[in-house]
Amino acid sequence: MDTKTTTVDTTNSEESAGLRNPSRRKFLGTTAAVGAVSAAGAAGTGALVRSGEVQAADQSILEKIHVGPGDLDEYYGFWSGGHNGEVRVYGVPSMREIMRIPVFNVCSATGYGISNESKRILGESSKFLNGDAHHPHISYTDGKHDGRYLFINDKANTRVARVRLDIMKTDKVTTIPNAQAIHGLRLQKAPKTGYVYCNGEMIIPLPNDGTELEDPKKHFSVWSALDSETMEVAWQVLVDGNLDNMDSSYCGKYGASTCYNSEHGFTLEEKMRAERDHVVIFNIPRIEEAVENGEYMTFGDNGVPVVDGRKGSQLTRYIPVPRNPHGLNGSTDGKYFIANGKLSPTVTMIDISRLDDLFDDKIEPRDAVAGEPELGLGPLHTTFDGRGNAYTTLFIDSQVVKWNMEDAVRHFQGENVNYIRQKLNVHYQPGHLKATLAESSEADGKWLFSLNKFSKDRFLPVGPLHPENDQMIDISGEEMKLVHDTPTFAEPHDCVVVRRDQIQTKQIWERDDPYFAETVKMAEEDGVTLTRDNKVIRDGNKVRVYMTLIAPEFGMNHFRVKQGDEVTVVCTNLDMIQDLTHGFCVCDHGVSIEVSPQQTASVTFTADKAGVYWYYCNWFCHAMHMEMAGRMIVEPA
Ligand code: K7E
Ligand code: CUA
Ligand code: CA
Repeated sequence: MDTKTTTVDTTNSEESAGLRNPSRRKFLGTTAAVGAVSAAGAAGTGALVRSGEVQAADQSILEKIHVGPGDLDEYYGFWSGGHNGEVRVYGVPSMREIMRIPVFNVCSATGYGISNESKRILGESSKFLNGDAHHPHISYTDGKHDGRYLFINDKANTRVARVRLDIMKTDKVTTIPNAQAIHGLRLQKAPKTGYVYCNGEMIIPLPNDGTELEDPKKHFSVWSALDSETMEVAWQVLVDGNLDNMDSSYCGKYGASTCYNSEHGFTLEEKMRAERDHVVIFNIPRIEEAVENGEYMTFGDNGVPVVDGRKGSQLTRYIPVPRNPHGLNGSTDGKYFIANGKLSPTVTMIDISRLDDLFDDKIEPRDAVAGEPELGLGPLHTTFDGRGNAYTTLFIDSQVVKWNMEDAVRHFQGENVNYIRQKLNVHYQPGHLKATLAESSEADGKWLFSLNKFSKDRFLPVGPLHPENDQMIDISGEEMKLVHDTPTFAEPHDCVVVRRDQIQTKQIWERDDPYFAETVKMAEEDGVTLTRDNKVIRDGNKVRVYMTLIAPEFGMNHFRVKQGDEVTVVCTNLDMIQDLTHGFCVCDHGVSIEVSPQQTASVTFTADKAGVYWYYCNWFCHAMHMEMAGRMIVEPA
């Protein structure tokens, strides 16, 4: 490894950071020691523009982020909710939280995870109450966001979900076979998002059925491609080591993923043993051809074609990079895959235009590297401003570093040039960062968000559990300027920010929406017209209650069932007025669903107690909202 070793003067950086809490910096210094094992080094190339902590005095910046009452934001920001399992929608630049979209979690307000419609979407996995959502990405046409769908991974329960952006609801969830812990996720960018690509992170024996339990050499991970429309797994690629983060090229031909465990290790020590790990490059046309030709295997009974992309395969190439890399980001000019060093102070720039030659064996894997700039301690993720600059988070240094890509390439070729533009302190320990539109070819270099893992002393104290701190930075000028702190609940890993004109939503439901089509079909089979009828239908001990809702009344002020009945209540909101959502909640039965204008929603539960149980509307809808209630009368068995 040709990384220079220099001494880091922490005293100096502490001073210039202007930290309110110096012990914080010292605490971080000790965690930094892990990284320092292999990566003692700081970017020493040239003078840095350092910004102090207090910048809020700049009135002109504050005006830029002020969105007045009733005014609309310029961008939609979609934030992952980490192990909270949801997606959150922000207005940018105001950072007002506009909506939450439950994805892998259960939502008490909307009834996601409780209603029959959402349980159908979650399928088998509706038994899980948790998820771990990291990487939200919005579908593309020709490298630009088309606003149809958002896709996101679930690391906890190995799933991928799709959110329909016209209604901002999760509409498909797929559990990925032959994998454990779906982590990196990206989409096909051109000509259109056909595939959703995702990484299996944990290495497992295949099939993972108990026949193999101990041999690390028989543990693998797979890279999966899903069909974005059906959300079925089209094929998988077996690889050596694990997979961490990934991206896909704007030309549509290549995928790339970091691997921090090329060692196939089970313990921390084993995973750090090799001097170098790798980036796996996937040749998508070659993979499709292999699948087409039947050159694949299957594991267990899931039938998913798995092609062999382990070392030596013609479907993949393994590019050595300094050990234990993390983020993998494609530059918005389509030129580079950038692997972020984590334990190394460098990022590795892989030249996408050299990958054809690499696959044709005209060059060696390391010949595809166009630059390896040294940026500072703990580089995790990189984003772009569309003007040739990249921005990388330094987890250990608690900084965002702005650097110039072409200067980094020239430096790699031996020129004496300074590629670092600025280092900005952030508070504290950033993971991902994302600039506006920087997951598309339209990166506009206006705002950047640093998603910091620790907030420490930045907000009013709220007990031992602290919020994260997502900091907003103005990158429109030469110098990065910190403008806003947003506390976030556990735990955004990543976000995607798009122009508001790129998202078109419906204000009320259409009656033929597929979201509740199965429930409509059930009503038809029962001879019920949902937009008119209020009816109870008994079928053995199964009772279906069809009810209309119109402010401020339920179509039935009571219904009768027998103790032990399985009750399905189907609610249809007949109001046509925007924003007039009703709810259906039954006291003491754990039942609550959202019923928005023109929506049909249903829920099934057991009436296990005799007596009178009130149901009520739980979205405030009318002056007589409190009176919008009725009785479920449960006759003793
Ligand atoms: Cu760095 Cu899951 Cu994208 Cu978190 S990963 S930070
Ligand atoms: Cu209907 Cu409140
Ligand atoms: Ca390793």
